[in-house]
Amino acid sequence: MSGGDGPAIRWRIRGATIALDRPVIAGILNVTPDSFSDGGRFLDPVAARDHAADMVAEGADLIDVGAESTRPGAEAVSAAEEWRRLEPVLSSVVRLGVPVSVDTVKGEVARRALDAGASIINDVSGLRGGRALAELAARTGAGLVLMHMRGTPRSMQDDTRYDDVVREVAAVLASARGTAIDAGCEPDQVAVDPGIGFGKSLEGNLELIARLDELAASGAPVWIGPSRKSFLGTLLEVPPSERIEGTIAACVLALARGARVFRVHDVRAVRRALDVARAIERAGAAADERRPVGAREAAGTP
Ligand code: HH2
Repeated sequence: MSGGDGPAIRWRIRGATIALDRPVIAGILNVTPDSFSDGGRFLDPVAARDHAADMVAEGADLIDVGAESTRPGAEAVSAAEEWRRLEPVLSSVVRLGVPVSVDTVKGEVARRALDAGASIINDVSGLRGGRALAELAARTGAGLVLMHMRGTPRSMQDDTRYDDVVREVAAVLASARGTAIDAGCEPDQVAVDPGIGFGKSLEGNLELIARLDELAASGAPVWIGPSRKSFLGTLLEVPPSERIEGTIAACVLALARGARVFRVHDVRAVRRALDVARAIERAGAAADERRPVGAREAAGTP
């Protein structure tokens, strides 16, 4: 979908098409020593596989595996170190039978992950490192997620001022998506993500969720990752382990504004919340359909 006529209805990934009529949950698997909420817990390949299996049992539709933390201030790791962490985990996660996305900005790591069975590239740099990841997605058919980030994880919170955060993020993502399509990707292969917490203030994060419909209007599948992030901690004054309710609130409102893929740690809770929210949306849409056309127009719905 690239038509600019509202939220996308499907997302093409390597070897499959994901229907977006039901919220899609991407369970987070961080194979890192230093991620902000679960660093060090899943470095052991067996613990990692078991956690991924638990997330699938709890309702994850795909697993997003990352081996380089992007928390504010995090140090970059080499491609060799990233692959050393990913390799023992990827094939066993692939065997769980759900699509696997690899959260990396490095072409070499993405290529190896796709060879090992991954079917999505999650690029938090939004192609700022060049077109290589888009060319790889075009060549392999892998789904591509382009996320907005200002600067690098080390520098991204240095300047979080924007004239209009939503317009700027949407423009940057539209340009990156155009680059991917120029590189040979199909429009319905390329998802976008506003990058909650990546170079944004508290107000910026909240406004991006509040006005997410402006991003979804592009017709690109919209990913969002508010899970346990610090804007929730700032609002509620609670540590990452106590941000489930805040995560759910952000996901439900993002769904209502057109987000379709939700990258989360707490799969069971978010799955249940989003399934209920979606059922309510459907009931509302069905009621609108039943109303005579004149009444719909009077109520302001076409
Ligand atoms: N957030 C994080 C990492 N990858 N990818 C996308 N598409 N969207 C996000 O919002 C996003 C992402 C950061 O969260 P996490 O993986 O939990 O922590 P860390 O970067 O410290 O490993």
